[in-house]
Amino acid sequence: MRIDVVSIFPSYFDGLTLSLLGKARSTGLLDLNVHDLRDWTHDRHRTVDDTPYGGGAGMVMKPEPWAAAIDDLAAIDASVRPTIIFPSPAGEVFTQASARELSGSDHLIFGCGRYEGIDERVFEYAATRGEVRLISLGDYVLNGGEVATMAMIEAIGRLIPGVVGNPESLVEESHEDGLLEYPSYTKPSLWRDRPVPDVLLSGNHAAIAAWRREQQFERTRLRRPDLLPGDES
Ligand code: ABV
Repeated sequence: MRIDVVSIFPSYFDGLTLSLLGKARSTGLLDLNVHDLRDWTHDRHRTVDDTPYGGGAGMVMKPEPWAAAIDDLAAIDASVRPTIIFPSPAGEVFTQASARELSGSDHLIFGCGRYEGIDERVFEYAATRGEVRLISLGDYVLNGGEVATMAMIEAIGRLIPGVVGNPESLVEESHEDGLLEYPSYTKPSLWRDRPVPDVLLSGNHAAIAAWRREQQFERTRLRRPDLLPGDES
C-alpha cells in the first residue's frame, strides 16, 4: 500500500519510523511518504492560509497549494484512483470497520488541515481526482489533522497482511468481533493478594473460552452498552 500525507508539520510523522510500522516501511509492505504542503506554494512566505470570506475567527487554508499537491500525488500512480482522506471533526466516525476497509486500498492520501479549516472547494476538487472521505476520530476537536492521521495510519497499517507478525493476535482484539476484549493475566498467579481467576489455571480450554466470552459481554455491557444489539444511543 502507498500512503501520502500532506501537512504543514511533516515532522509530526517521525514516530511512524518506529516499531511495527517502521518495520513494514523498511520491508516494503508500507510505502509511506510525508510531504510539506508549503512545497506547493510559490510566494516568498510560502503562504498556506488567508482570512475567511464572510468574516469570523481565525484563518482558512487556501485552495491552490492543496490542489497542486493532490494533482501531483494522485498522478504518481495513474492506474489507481486514490482514496483522499481529510481528518475533520465534521466527518464520519472512524471505526475498526473503517480501518479494515481502508487497509484494502492501494493508495491513500491524507490531507491534514490546520487553522479553522480548508477552503470547501478543495473537497469538491479532490473528488475529481479520487474518492474523498472526511473522517473524524471522535467527538472532540484537535488543533489539526496530524494526530488523527497518525492514529488512522496505525490502525490501517497494522491490518495490512504481514505487518503484524502473528495474525491470530488481530482476531481476539477489542472491536474485531464487535465486543470489548477479555481481560489478560500473566505470572505470578498470586500478586499483592490478587489471584488470577482459577479457570485460567484449570487447563480446561472449553471452560476458558466460555469464561472469556462471558467477560467480553459483561465488560461491553458495563463500559460500552452502545456496542450491543438493541442499544439505541
Ligand atoms: C482536523 N479535530 S480532526 C483539523 N478531531 C482540525 C481539527 C480537527 C481535525 C479533529
